[in-house]
Amino acid sequence: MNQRHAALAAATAVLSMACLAAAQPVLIDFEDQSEGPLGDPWSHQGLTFHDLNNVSGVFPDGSPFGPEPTDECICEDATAWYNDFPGWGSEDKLLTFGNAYIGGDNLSLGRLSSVTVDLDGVADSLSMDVGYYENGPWGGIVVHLDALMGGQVVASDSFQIADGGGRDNGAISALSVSGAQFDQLKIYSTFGNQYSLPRIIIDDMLINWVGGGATLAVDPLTGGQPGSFHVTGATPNAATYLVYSLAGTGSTFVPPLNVTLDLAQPRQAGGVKQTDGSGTCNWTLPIPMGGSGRNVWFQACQFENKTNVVATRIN
Ligand SMILES: [Ca+2]
Ligand SMILES: [Ca+2]
Ligand SMILES: [Ca+2]
Repeated sequence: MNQRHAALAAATAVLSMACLAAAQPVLIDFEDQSEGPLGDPWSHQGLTFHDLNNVSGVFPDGSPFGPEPTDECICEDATAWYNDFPGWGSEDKLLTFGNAYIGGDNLSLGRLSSVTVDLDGVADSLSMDVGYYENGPWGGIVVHLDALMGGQVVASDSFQIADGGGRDNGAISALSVSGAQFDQLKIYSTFGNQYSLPRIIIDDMLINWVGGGATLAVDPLTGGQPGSFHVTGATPNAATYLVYSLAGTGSTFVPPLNVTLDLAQPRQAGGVKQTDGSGTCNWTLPIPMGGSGRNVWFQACQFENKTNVVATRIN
């Protein structure tokens, strides 16, 4: 590496460190999705929606409902809704739930009793626009957003659906959680002390990721010489694995760790390490002489935790 390249690499490293240390608000507006069913579970931009509509409960008139195991997340082209509610969400795609949608500009507001959303990292605020039907058969239902950390609710928000009787009509609101760090969300509805099943649409989820998560750094590698690998900011006192790929980035689920690596055909490099009390561990591993000139991708992982991917070339 010549001097100019070295300086550029150093500047890039400093820049990416700065990005990691800063909060990173991300808008999830669903505009990149195609209209139609998305599945359950469904992963998108660091969020995994799962366990959709798997609870029983009651409608406000007292009639019961059960789990809907075939329901999915659904992307709706909803131009008609945006025309009715200017300023709500972002035209013309939104997220809803259930087993039906209407092709084109019109939409079906899908049913939502409960959905869990796992976060790939830790966030400290989230807001979202919510649309729904009010009055008619829906009055009195409460729509909730809970934020959880380690399975415990740390922040919550809710609103109650208007109960004016007569015919139902479209309405808009927003839900937000902040003031605590969380790694999971639950969006659900209740009537009294039971779950309920209103019609719900969601758009413009604005999530503020907390920076400084688990980070992998790899010193420049040279064939025939030891290479150094450093993990910081990981879960303290936990088993930590270094993995590599010669095939590049991808998506590989590792069941024992319940984590999805961002590598194709990953293999373990070196032995398992235990992070110290500050979430740090290091490897020094022999780099094969024959590896010179090869591109290699590295990532470290723990149970339900992973670092960034480092792509490098062996000198
Ligand atoms: Ca539509
Ligand atoms: Ca949108
Ligand atoms: Ca449209």
